[in-house]
Amino acid sequence: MPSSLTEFQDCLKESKKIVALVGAGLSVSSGLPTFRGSQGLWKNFNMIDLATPDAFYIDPGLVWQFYSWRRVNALKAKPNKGHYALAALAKVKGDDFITITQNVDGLLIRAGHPKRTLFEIHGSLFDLKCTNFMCNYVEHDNFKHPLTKALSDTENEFETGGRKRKITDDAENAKVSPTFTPVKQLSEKDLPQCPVCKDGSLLRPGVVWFGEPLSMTLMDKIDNFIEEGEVDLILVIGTSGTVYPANSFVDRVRLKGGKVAIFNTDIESDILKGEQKDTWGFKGDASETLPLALKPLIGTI
Ligand code: BV8
Repeated sequence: MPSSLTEFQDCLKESKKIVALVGAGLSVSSGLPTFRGSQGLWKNFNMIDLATPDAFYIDPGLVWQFYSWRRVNALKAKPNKGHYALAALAKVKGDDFITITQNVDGLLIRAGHPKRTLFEIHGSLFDLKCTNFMCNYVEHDNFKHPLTKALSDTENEFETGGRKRKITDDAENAKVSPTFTPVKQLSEKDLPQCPVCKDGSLLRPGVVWFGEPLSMTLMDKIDNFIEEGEVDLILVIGTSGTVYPANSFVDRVRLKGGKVAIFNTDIESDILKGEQKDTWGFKGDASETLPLALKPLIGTI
């Protein structure tokens, strides 16, 4: 076993308080795309450009088709061994462990992660909330598909042709970006409506978009966990560390003397060579590397 793994596992067994920071990479082997890199596209749109309030204001039908596609994909996906490994660690460690996930796919809950120590800081695909400022209607755990008749087939057209992107295969056309017919134009009456508001306000996905603040309640709980006593170790799993404030937790744990273990398919060479102080890097698919690394505490997944 590589010395770094043995070293890490000794630290894991001695650690009292542990944090896991999770990103889209953990769900890749469940078949869900990451935000950056080649899979971060939906019908030629950059996923980041669709996860904003402006995108929803400009074309709520487009954004709802994107989220309808992601809901269906997440419902079809199954938790992988990486999700189960984290859920198992949470059960072993109890209140001395928290998982901060940027993912909205709900796979950690389906893997049995206790909700009490799971912080879905970017919300969930399965929460809906009213867009009317005066209305505070929020719905949790809505796994219904389709949410409206108009949204019933949008996710299929991407897979079954119809509006499938014509990925050009001959060299000279490859220069142009793949072409596709625009997605269906949906009007607001075709989209999910608030059941409480009289004037039929639109419902939106219960996720945190770029430019929106995160829940203060969640952030306070995370701050308390990190600030009260020493966090000995943070597991950084399948995240590019691009998004703030999620990416700030790694340095906060490091500044308090905690060690860092990175589980990613893409890790800087100096970390892999063990040249970064108190930092381990385990290169590979997190659904494989994580269960192996956590084995001394969780057994075999
Ligand atoms: C806020 C929900 C303030 C929606 C998401 C300029 C500089 C710095 C920051 C900013 C800036 N301009 C603006 C900001 C702030 C902004 C931000 O960080 N922007 C980024 C793009 C620079 N942040 C915000 O806006 C946040 N809010 O700051 O509010 C405020 C305060 C008061 C009042 C008003 C405002 C809100 C951010 C939340 C955005 N919502 N998701 C949805 O999901 O649809 S973030 C989105 O990105 C997803 O949650 C995703 O999970 C997340 C983070 O990305 P990753 O998870 O890391 O995924 P990524 O694709 O990047 O990387 C995948 C990784 O996995 C890679 O490293 C890859 O190598 C690895 N991998 C791949 N396969 C595997 C693997 N690893 C292991 N195994 C594998 N098999």
